[in-house]
Amino acid sequence: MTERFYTTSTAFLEALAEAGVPYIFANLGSDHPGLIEALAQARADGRDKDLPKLIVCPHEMVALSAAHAAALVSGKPQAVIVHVDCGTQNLGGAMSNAMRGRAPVLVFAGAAPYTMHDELPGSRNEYIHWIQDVHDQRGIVRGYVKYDNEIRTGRNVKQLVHRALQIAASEPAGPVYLVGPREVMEQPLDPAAVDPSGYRPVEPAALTAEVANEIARALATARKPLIITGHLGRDPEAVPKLVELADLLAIPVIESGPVRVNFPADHPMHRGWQFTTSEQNPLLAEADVVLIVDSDIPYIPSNNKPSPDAAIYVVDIDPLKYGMSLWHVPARRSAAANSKVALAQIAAAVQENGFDPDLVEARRTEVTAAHDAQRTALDALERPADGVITPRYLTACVRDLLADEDALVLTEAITNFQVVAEHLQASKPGSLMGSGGSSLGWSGGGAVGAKLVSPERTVVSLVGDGTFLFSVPSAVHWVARRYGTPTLTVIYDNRGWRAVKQSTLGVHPAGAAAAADDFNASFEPEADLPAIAAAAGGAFAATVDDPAELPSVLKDALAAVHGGRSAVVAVHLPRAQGSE
Ligand SMILES: Cc1ncc(C[n+]2csc(CCOP(=O)(O)OP(=O)(O)O)c2C)c(N)n1
Ligand SMILES: [Mg+2]
Repeated sequence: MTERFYTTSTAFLEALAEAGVPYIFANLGSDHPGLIEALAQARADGRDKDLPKLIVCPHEMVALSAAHAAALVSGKPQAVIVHVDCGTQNLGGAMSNAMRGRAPVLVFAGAAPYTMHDELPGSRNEYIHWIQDVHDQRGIVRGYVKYDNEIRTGRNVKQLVHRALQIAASEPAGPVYLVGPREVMEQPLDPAAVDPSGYRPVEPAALTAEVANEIARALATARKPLIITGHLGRDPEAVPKLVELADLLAIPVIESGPVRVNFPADHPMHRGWQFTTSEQNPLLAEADVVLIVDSDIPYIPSNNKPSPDAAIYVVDIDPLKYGMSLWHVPARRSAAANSKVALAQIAAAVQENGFDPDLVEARRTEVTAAHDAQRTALDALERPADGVITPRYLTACVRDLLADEDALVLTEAITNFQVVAEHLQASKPGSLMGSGGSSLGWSGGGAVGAKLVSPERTVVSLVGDGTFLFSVPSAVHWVARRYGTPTLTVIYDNRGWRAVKQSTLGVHPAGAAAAADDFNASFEPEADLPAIAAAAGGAFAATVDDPAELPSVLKDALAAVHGGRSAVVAVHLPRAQGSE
């Protein structure tokens, strides 16, 4: 007969379940006996279905990346448990990605015990309890979370968990961080219920009627209006609202940041993607009215900007970008609003105020022709070059492979981000996703999290070779096999860090590094990247050089995934540095 306890740890887990958190992505340690015991007791009592399922992650980067993707795909906040200060530090760049990607995730870390003579259950009894007693554990992540707090008593732990999740899920969503020392997590309690319905996320904000009318009038009377968006597609339901407005007035749309389906690629008003684009976009230069909706970086002004005479409007849940020290768009009006709500308001105001149909129809013809020409030009580039697989050809092969799949593509293709968007031509809202951040390696854990919450979908990651290594692939593929989350990974394998080379060329185009092709960006000698996944998780592994073989290898890999086994295919592209 084992002892039975109800502790802060039990209440913490119950609160997560009450809030609808399905998974805890965990990397455990000496700070977690209370949680481990509570989970084991629940299993012994047959109550484990009432608590979130714990997914063991052998690296914290994988845990938080998985939680990030799971939260965004499912629309439900997720939880991560890590080990005191060192596990928190190992979250590393995944924390920055979760912040920039607006992922509602509660991260819990234990903290060193604060008693050492066995005064309380959980008191120090291990060597490392002294080493892990640091000045400011919460400070490690404070710049990246919306809220951080310490659980000081089990008596209000449920309140803290629900409040933290309410803050995480309210727009702009983002990670939150709680710590709990061992003694607190071991504190015996009487069970207490908290009504989670009192902790709903804040309701979406609308435009004032005055601003909705002004934007509607400006767009309706513009000669060359333009819409720029970057992450509106985080909410797939916002996409049809943007389509409605673009259709109504025949407004061309540019996606700045090619990691979401913000606007269907096959829509005649789609006029292309921007990323680190070095040329001036003529549409932006010529536009007389620009509506920027949900975009963190609408353009890079050093080489691509609107006309000084353009009337610019910004609609964004965070139009001032509080999380960025330097940011400015010379907007006539900036409004903090939810894009789905705001776009419907603007479209309704256009309908009400009326517009010139001749002007709109003439523009529709013109923009549609430009869209078609753009598509034709891109299609013509989808060929291998002299027996070499190009990123565009590879992406076209992936697109064709997925034509009949309910696919969710995670993109971390780095210098091929824009190429992926241009040739994947994703048009279904919610079918393309990036981390939203800049810390490489998100898609490894991300694929696991996405597949866990959408097992019916075919999850595919398109990643750079450097990015594959950042993702801690050994941990990713161990988790994937253990929890049955088979996905396909396609490595855009230029055998180096092409981005690092490009950044150097961007500043020193004629420097010594350029003259000698000496960028410290080569991955010679080459590692067998797919073999890492095979060793760690039994994945199907292949490397492809020959363009003619590529479609059939991808097909075999996808068949392996459908058979329940992950697959990793490295596709050799022209080298990032050095010649073949
Ligand atoms: C965690 C992290 N470390 C370093 C970088 C800097 N960085 C940006 S792109 C890049 C190279 C990525 O290589 P790869 O995935 O092979 O893509 P490629 O540049 O070859 O297209 C690096 C190292 C980063 N963004 N994140
Ligand atoms: Mg590379």
